[in-house]
Amino acid sequence: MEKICLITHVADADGAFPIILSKLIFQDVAIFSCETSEVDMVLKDVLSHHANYTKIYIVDINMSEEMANTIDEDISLREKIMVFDHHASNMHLNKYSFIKVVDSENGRKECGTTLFYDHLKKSFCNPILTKENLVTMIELIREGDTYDFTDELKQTVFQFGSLYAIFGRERYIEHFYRSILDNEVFSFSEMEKLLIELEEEKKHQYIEEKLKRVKIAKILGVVVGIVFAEQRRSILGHAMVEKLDIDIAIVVNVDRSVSYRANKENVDINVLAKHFGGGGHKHAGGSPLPEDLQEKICEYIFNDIEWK
Ligand SMILES: [Mn+2]
Repeated sequence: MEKICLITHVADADGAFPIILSKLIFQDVAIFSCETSEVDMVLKDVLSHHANYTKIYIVDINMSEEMANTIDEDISLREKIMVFDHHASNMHLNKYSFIKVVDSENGRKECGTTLFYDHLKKSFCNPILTKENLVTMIELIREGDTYDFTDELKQTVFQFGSLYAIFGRERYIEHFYRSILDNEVFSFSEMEKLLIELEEEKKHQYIEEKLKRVKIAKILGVVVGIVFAEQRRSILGHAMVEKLDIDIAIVVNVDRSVSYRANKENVDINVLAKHFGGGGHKHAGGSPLPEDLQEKICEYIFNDIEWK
């Protein structure tokens, strides 16, 4: 019997949805969810027993040029592997016949899910692929992943997106797989509506609490707001630059890193992020923390401390 292999991005819903699609279309799929840095490793392992698979799909993620070269030299692999990716930084891999990287087409931004979906629709005449419910979900994923919003769906995109975090990846996949089979048209169930409402309330309270704790300061001449937080750092940073009289929002996660957010045309977070060993886009980025930060904090709090 035909067995399919799917390697997809572990990070978000655009990586999870291809799993749902493959479960709807194929009887037997081996699924590997991984980070970008792990693709080569996972693929090497899959290729060591590639005779087991009739097709190997890689979605929303890509391999290294070296790996692509190796595959390109073997005609049986070249015909078995198909990559659907939308990351502009991988555009150079389009020279390989088995890799398709599309950032946008006719002014419409693509994502891993849409590219894989279009391929399935062209290759398999399965009526489930044109079900209105599924078609709407695919568009919600696309807009959420690319920020290429339409006015009608924007709010629903954020609500649908929050269900990924609420359910967690495994439950999300199971839940929406069922939902596609059971419902013709997309709408939130009563349970989904309640979960979304509770999540919005929690988010709102968290942001309000954190905004009260922001310290305003100047770093390298830039007016900043600084706050400590481990969750929802992106939304918090946005709320800070919108509601406070600052140029850059700094959110410190003591366990991980520093994030920077800005929203003014004349402000680039890199003036701080790069200075502190990091970087990013103009309005969003990060920098690492000193490695001994937590020890230093403990020493400051407990001053007479003996490390074991
Ligand atoms: Mn994506």
